Amino acid sequence: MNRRLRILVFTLLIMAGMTLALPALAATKSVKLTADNQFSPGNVSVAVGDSVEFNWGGGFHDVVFADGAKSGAPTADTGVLYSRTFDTAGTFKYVCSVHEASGMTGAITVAATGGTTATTTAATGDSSGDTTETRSMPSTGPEGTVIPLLGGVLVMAGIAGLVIVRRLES
Ligand SMILES: [Cu+2]
Repeated sequence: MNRRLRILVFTLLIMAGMTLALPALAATKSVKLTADNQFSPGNVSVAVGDSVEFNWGGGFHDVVFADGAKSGAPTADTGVLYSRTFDTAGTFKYVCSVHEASGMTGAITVAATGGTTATTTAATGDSSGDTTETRSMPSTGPEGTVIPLLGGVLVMAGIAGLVIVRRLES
């Protein structure tokens, strides 16, 4: 392999690795606590491992989850004063204890990771008419961590390769 080809190969390794690893990175979504006593948006969907940050935009609020997690005493301070990382799938409801009665409530829906739920639709062509069969494949665990890990290894290998090419050159 000549030097150009090596650089190309290692660069491709890095890019392939990043493609595998990036989707696994945790995301953060933001919910605003508005001056007119709303959570905006009220319903947020995230994946396991993601975080939601609560941004006080005005008013006097707190965040109290049904499962007990909470921001602390209500405050009129502004900015991101509370954030929560979701490690399990499910629906997490929360309220502002000050304005719950007037509808300041919200919910975070946390979806399991480790593969999206695939729905396979197969139409069978028998004479008795069209039968449509829908099957849901449950999300599986292993590739949820193995693939990003593999991606990380590819990135490292690519970087190491580029460094070695440089060293050999000088
Ligand atoms: Cu409030």
